[in-house]
Amino acid sequence: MSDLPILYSFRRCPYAMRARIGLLEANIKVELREIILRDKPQHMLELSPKATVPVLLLPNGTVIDESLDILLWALNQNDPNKLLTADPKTTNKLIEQTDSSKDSHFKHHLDRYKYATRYNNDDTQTSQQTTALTARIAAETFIQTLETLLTDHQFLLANNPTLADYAIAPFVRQFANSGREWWNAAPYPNTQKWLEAFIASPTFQTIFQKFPLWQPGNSPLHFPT
Ligand SMILES: N[C@@H](CCC(=O)N[C@@H](CS)C(=O)NCC(=O)O)C(=O)O
Repeated sequence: MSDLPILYSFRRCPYAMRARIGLLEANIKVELREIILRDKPQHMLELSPKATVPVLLLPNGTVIDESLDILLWALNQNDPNKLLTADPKTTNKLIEQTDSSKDSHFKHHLDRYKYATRYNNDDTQTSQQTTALTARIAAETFIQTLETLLTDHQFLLANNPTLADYAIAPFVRQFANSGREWWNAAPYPNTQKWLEAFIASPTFQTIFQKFPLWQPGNSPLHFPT
């Protein structure tokens, strides 16, 4: 067995981004196994039958298969950039509004905005546009929450990035990319600036580099390099 943790990951998945950000910020080296979602490796499915990325296997056999748990596990080992300094209760509440499975939350609306066709049996274009628009408007409640927080400081909970910024920004990036023209003209200047800074940051640039697809027998790819 490898003496490094193994991370099953998918480059564009916002949950997997969280895991890679945590490992990078904590400077924990792993063997990164880039997968595609429609063809998941057997070993990953054996480790985590729920079959979502990210999945982290520690050398002692422990499996962590929730993105936030991986992010927290990594930062609890090593947190040189003090990402864990914001109030945990406020942090958790904000992150929960992003990706809880409850249907009032941001991810729920984001999915319907991004993939309106998947959530709509009526495949007329007007009907899909209505689904997307309704979802976008619902998602904007959360964006407005971020916008208000960002009037007080440069990042969501402080003047430096904390856990909440890194846990949430990958999802806001997806939201912005789902309608770039609209986003660029939308009335959320603080959030637009915050997102741009995230995308330009060395952290994002490092975790978003292209990784070759993993196949059993490949020589291991280390991350961070
Ligand atoms: N609650 C999980 C959610 C992870 C998740 O849903 N990941 C997506 C990709 S972004 C996935 O693997 N979906 C399975 C699939 O599409 O087959 C976490 O936070 O890690």
